[in-house]
Amino acid sequence: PAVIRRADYAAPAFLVDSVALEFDLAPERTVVKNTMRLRRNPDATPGSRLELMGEALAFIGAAIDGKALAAGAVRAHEHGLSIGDVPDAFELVIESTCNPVENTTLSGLYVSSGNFFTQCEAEGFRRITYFFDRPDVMATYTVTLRADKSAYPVLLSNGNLVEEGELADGRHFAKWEDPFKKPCYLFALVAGKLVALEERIRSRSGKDKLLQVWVEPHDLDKTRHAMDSLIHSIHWDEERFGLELDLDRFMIVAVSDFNMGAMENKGLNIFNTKYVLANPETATDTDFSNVEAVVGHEYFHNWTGNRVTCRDWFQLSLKEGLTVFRDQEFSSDMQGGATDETARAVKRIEDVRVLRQMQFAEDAGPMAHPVRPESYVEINNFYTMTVYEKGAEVVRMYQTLFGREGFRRGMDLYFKRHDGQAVTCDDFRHAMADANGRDLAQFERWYSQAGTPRVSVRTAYDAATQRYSITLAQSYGDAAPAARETQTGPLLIPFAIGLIGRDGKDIALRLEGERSETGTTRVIELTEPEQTFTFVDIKEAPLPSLLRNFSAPVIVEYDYTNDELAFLLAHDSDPFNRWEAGQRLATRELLALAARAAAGESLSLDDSFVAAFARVLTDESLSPAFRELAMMLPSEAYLAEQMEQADPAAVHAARQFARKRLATALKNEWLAIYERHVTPGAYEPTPQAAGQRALKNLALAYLAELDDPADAVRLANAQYDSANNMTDRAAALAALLAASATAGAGVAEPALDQFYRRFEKEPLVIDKWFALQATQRGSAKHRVIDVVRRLMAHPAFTLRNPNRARSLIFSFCAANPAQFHAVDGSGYAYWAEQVVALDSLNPQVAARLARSLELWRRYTPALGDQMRAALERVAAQVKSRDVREIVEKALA
Ligand code: HT7
Ligand code: ZN
Repeated sequence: PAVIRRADYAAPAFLVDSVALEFDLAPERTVVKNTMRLRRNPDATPGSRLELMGEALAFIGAAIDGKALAAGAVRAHEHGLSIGDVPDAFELVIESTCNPVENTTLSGLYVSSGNFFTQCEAEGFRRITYFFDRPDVMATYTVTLRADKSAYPVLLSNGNLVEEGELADGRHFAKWEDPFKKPCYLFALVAGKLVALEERIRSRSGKDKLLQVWVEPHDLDKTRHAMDSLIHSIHWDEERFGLELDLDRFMIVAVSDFNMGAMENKGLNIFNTKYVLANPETATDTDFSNVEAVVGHEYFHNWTGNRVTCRDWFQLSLKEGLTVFRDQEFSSDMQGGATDETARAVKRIEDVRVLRQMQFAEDAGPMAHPVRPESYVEINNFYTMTVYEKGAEVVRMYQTLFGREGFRRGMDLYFKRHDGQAVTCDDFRHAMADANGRDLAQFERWYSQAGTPRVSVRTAYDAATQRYSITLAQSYGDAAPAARETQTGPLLIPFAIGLIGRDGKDIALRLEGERSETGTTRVIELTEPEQTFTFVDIKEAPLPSLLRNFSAPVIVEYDYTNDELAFLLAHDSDPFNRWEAGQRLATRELLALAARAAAGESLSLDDSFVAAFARVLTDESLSPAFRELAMMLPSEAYLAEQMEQADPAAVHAARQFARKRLATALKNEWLAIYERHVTPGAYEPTPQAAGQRALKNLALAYLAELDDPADAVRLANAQYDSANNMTDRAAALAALLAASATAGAGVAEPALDQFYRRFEKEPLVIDKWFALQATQRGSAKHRVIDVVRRLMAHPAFTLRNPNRARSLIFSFCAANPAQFHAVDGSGYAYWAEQVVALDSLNPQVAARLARSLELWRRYTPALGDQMRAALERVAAQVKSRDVREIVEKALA
């Protein structure tokens, strides 16, 4: 397949000043008339033909400056339209049709639940009309929608509604104008039977704004939280970055068939229902915070992505890394983190956990790529953890280096220089550098080098001179080949460090050569392969607290003893590192247990391990949210990734053993925690109440691990019956499913059936019902693959709805490692069938699923060989460019 390379970027041959689109909407045959004003780009290499992109379109005809083109002057082909000898500036009219109801790819114009929706990022606009479908072609758009009024009473597009009215034969129309120039990937239309929750607000500069959240009528009672999140996002961006909403109207629309989370189309954000709909009955605390985060993310794109966009898709992280960073900061502030460091740390821990589990794994495999990739076959495959999450870490490092004020100066300069332009990651870096008077040439390597850097640490204390030196050495260790070929030199790594005395208190820090102390956390800048930093006036041998708040996306190698980790877990003033100490301790013990499990040896766990965790669990000075995170053991996926050869069964045995040990040894503590954190009264989605529920439900989950889970079953049944919110109801059901591993399937079945009947009409809740069953523990007698295969035949299951496919197939293949990696290969056979089936329906979703086996080389040979064979079977059958790129890279 054709490889697109960053180095081959060339400016567009033509510029488009304006686009007028007219749609005659009909499910099987929508007619699109596209009138564009074009002129040659003086900055491009001259060429005589006009080449427009188009896909899955039926061409009707074209005219230049009012003159219809003869058949010989225009050629419609599989990839677009080619027109010979065009003038330097002209008006081009093209008419074509597409078939929205047959469009199962959910890219371009499609029908979902009888309504019309669009999805244009990255390259979906070419499935609507012929165009220069690339982000550096920015134009103003006028859109006229015509449709049957009774079937499609609501007609929406970007910008402002300028005209609407009746037409003959029961049809009507609406005309929309977007005053801002935009790339075509931000175009959107929606038509159908929808209703809206509306609010009017006033911006900081005193302008009135209309906000709408559009949904199907039966979902109107689930829109309040999305609306509140939107209002909070608008105020937050004004406050933190001085950025105002630039349109009079801002709309969010929910759709149940959607490939990803949401899309930031200018003024008309389209969302997966999963990230809009929330009320206490149907949505968990996690759902509530995801809605807030995604509403924020898409809203923040209005400036970081829309007003300033990407020159080409290699620059994707310019908008995504920056916008993820912004949404992380927003969520953190909304959790109370603007004033409370521990609340801030809770959000930081959650984000770092995702990064380390998912992005570090991506960076160690065949899909490893830099934050700014050098090449791709299918751009949809590059909406990755690296571009998004590592990209956000790269942006965060500017803030770590320059502080909030310095970061804001950089942002202000970025908008001053580039508002209305399509630019590059280099432009952003230069704005940060110039606004802060720094040379950031070396920092460029964060964009161009793949792989996770390792920083190994050596320390030495000299009591005679009271000097403490820290030597940091950076490398990429044993990087995957895809990462190795991008690596050219050392990075600039902001490394935050603190020193802790024997009393558990931070020591004031002064580096050699400095006149005075500068606080107790110091960000040192590692720029060389190896560097030594010496702290002076250190009165006793301290314990280092390394990479505080995870100041850079690296792996720290330092040989703490178990006692030192327990000390940090009890005392570190940096809440992130306090959590980190517990994770390091647990990882070390669990990996040792996994090795013993793999060798068939008996398992045991030291009392000191339990004692260290017991201290955190019962430390009432810590928030429930923090304690819940601290008591959660590293995930099976993360642990498997740390092994020389990943062995999911051994990891599962080890982790289960440790869970059971913590459950048994701390049974009374768990019971007490459970009782203490029951939140009576009406449900509130506040961070404090959510933290209490999280800790209480973790207690329930641990109690379900006991050899005799009678207490858990009793509490879970009572909680299930009396719950006034989905967090508690789903947690009770999960506990019953966990207890059924020892108490038999009968303990969960009544609640499972009741849950289905109760929520039969709520697709997002039924997704949870499928996911809970797909991720259950299982055993040799109770194989989850059998449950999953049975559920595939359930009347509520369909491959065509991505949320439903994810709830069953992805949950099993990506979130139940011990069962998916069954040594009999049953999981892999199932995976291959589903990738092939999805490939012809929806390549984007198929390609995501295809990635579940890419790390096959890292597994024990007994599994790795079977994984490779499954990949080969898939490679021989699939057709889409999307899946081919993934499986071919995995096998290369
Ligand atoms: N910018 C969007 C990325 C995206 C997308 C969204 C929905 C469906 C398909 C998509 N392809 C790419 C989402 C975001 O990051 O905000
Ligand atoms: Zn985004």
